[in-house]
Amino acid sequence: MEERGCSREEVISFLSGVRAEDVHHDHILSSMCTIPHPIAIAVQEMFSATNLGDPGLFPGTMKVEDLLIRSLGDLMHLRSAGGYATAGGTESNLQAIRIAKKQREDVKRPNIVVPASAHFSFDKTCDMLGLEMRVVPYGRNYMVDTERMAEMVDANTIAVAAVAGTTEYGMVDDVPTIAKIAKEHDCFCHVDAAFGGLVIPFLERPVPFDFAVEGVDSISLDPHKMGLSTIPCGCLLLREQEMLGCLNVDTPYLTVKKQCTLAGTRPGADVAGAYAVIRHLGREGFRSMVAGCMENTRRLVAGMEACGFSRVVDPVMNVAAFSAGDVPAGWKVSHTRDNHLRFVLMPHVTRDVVERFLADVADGQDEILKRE
Ligand code: 0PR
Repeated sequence: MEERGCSREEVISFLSGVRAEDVHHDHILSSMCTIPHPIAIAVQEMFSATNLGDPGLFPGTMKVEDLLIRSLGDLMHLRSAGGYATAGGTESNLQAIRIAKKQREDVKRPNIVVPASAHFSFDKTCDMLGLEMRVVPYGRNYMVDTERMAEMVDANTIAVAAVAGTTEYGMVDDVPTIAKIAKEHDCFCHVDAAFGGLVIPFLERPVPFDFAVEGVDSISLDPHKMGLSTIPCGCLLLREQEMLGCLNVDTPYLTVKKQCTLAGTRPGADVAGAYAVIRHLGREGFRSMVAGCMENTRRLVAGMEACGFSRVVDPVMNVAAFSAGDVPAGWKVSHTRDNHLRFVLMPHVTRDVVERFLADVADGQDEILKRE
């Protein structure tokens, strides 16, 4: 840190220079985050000094968090759902499994049973909580094999997880069957819908994955992904608000005397941004955004197949995967653990971006043919 500060212009100029080194969103084809909606950006500034960790000082902001949880609970078919705004899917998954563990303190060597598609936040969770993680292989279509799952659950299983919108392939596990398995073994059922929670309800043919499915205890759902909010807004939703009580610690000198959240100081800015987007767009706005992303996904699949790539799954949501191959320089795509090319068609991946990418792929193919 320098002794003397420098002018605002100098600081801003330095920062805009380094910001320009970041990859521009119009070349990012593999992120689950996107450019926030302008209303989220506006609200971010308004709430920049708020701290949800001391809600007695910010009762207004706390009201916004409650409204966000209530709106998302309603979307998940349970108006009375509880929960709180987390710093994303990792915290939501960790906190859900902490609750599951607290409910089964009688189990001495606890394990959780998760699909092969489970996000790496479950590895972190098991490491932190001292749990064995049992990974169930894929069945058909990169969805978890529920028969194998049933076999892998035993008396030491404290929770089973399903993924609704898998990170790599955008598939939705068979949540009703998984919830039934959990029920039969009297263990907790968590659904990781960090990505899919704001996509599946707006598809033409939504599949069951939320609290409408009997036995689902908790859901991770991230507004900072398809909710167009600013990072790091996530939400942990619970069938019953009281479930959070087991995570409480005493906070004697705060304006509230107990706290169940992982972080102490928590931003209100991204939470207000998330609520603003939901309120502003409504279901209608989300439906039309998701329809656009799905149309672009279908166009990408058709275009890639025309260039000789073959799809690995029929996309259920706005994630597409193809047999491995090169993509033209400059474009950011990612690879799955099985080395498939993976694309996430977020709202910033517009039709125009898709067409430019496909044109570059076609040009690249011409080059390869010429060389041959
Ligand atoms: N659950 C699922 C299904 C996820 O896809 C993710 C993240 C998480 C949980 C964890 O969420 P947080 O990262 O909010 O804690 N999925 C993305 C991924 O790993 C996150 C991401 C987003 C990574 C943008 C890179 C990126 O550029 O791919």
